[in-house]
Amino acid sequence: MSSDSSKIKQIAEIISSAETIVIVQADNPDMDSLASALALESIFGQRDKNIVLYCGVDLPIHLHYLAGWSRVQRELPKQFDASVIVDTSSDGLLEQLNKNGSKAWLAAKPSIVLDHHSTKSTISFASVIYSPPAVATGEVIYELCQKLKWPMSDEAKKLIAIAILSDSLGLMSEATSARSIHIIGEIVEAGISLAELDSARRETLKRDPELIHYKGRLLQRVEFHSHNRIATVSIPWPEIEKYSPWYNPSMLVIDDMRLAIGTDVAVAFKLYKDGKVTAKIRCNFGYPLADKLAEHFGGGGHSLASGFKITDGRTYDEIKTETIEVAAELLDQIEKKHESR
Ligand SMILES: [Mn+2]
Repeated sequence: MSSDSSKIKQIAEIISSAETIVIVQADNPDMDSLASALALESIFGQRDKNIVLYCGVDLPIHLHYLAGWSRVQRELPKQFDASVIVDTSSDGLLEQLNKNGSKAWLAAKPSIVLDHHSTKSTISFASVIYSPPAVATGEVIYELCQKLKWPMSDEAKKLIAIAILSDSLGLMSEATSARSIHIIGEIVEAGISLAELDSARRETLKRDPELIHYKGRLLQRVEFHSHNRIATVSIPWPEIEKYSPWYNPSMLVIDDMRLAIGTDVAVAFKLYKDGKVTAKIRCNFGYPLADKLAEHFGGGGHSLASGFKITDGRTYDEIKTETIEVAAELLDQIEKKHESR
């Protein structure tokens, strides 16, 4: 495995010899991935590169407040010299590229992965996988610019701040380091107003009135298992189809599900038309089992936030039962550790 400094050198070389660079977001775009992609567009643009922004799925509407979202296209360009994949190390999250056969195009050119997820990368075609511990891909990009002395515009700094503040839940998440906070400090020192950014962020919390009612219905369907330690909810296809363009239904309720007394793990299942089942997992602080639970099903992520996807035809009931069993076992292990302290 190459050291960080040799990876950074490799990244600099790939970027400097490329004229057209495609920046790829995975099939689960979020504020960090979009803000990171747009920051790179600005940073590379200053270095006279042609930038194409790609994401295999439509960006959810709550991301549209970032000016620039509309430049993200669903097709890879015919010609480019290198790619940068942001905010994922999971090949499974680049499924759309597989579907239209264009993953080979990426693999044929130098490809850089910039990420911050601890899960081991499964993107086998990448030339460089740079995924140091950080709260957001935005943080990784900021540090990279410092190390390579790449200048950043005010716009890029704003986008980096948005990425960090989003993934760190306002600098309150477990993965937030002193360095994450310092970076925000440096960006403020450079004249960026957090109040201005925050008022834009708050806009993203606004929901269509119909979604407020739907959220209520979802919350009524939440089930508690294993002495209330585990909360689950399922979202059937018609609801996915109807509400996803506005907001990811899982994200409407998954944080509220963990507010019940005694509940430390929340799992939101989505049941697709073709039989695919996906699960989004969130754990409370002190119960870091999300990665292990997801890995049991071939998924991945962080210790407090992860997900998995099942496409082998197992029924939702089987998957749910197994999820609850494995989560309960992992909780038992953690509780034993807590007791022995
Ligand atoms: Mn991220």
